[in-house]
Amino acid sequence: MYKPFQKYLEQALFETFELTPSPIPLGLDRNVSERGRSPATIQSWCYRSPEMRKIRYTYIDAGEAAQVFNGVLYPNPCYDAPVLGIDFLSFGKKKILVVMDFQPLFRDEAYLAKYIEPMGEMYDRYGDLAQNLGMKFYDANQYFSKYLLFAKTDEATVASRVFPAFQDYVQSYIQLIKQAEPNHSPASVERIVAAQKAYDQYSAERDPAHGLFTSYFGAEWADRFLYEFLFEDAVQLAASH
Ligand code: BLA
Repeated sequence: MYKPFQKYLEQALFETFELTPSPIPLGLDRNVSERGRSPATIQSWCYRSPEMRKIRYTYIDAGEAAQVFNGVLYPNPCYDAPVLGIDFLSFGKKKILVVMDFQPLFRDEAYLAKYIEPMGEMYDRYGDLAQNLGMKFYDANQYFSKYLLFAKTDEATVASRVFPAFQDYVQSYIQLIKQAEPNHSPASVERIVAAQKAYDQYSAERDPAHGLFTSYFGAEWADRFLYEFLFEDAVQLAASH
């Protein structure tokens, strides 16, 4: 269902950046579960480039039971730009949730004016995908912008509306990175490294997918996937799950 999204993202990234594959820890790049009614495959990809410290995305294909496309793009810490967050889910073809955002690393006015305000025009084109749904797992005021796309929708709308919005957000994010001014001062780099690490910590501790990973692939694999790949800069607290 979201394979065209993945193809589009890959093509855009390969056209723009000089990508080098980043290693994925042993056994986490791919897994197959026979536990459910239909087999579930999870596969992940990871790259880096001079502009991007980490680009990772994952596809879960469990046939009609589940289709998931999830990804995070982290800029090189010489850039304070937001991370690009993508989370497209479909369960049983009925429960379809799409989330996409330029996720701010800082919340001060100057930062929001620089990186978030310019998203407004684009956001306005997709008002139907900005549904102001309440968040159960996350805090909308942390690491989300006011211009996030967040919608419960259906398969037809995914093709007709979500795909163009996705393309627009991806292109706009790539432009943002291409135009970003690097700051190589150690103090600035360290501040951004810390902010990206805090993002990983926050995300790992709240990830709503842990249960899904556990049910398909077991708790041990789920923990490793979360802390060694998805949010590898987070530290796992004892008995966090
Ligand atoms: C919600 N994301 C969810 C849910 C699942 C996932 C199962 C809960 C759906 C529900 O029952 O309501 C799935 N999350 C995943 C998967 C991965 C993952 C499969 O990390 C990893 C492969 N989530 C992100 C990113 C964003 C994001 C990068 O991982 C940013 C755009 C957003 N996901 C996001 C939001 C919700 C969500 C905002 C709703 C959560 C809430 O209600 O608090």
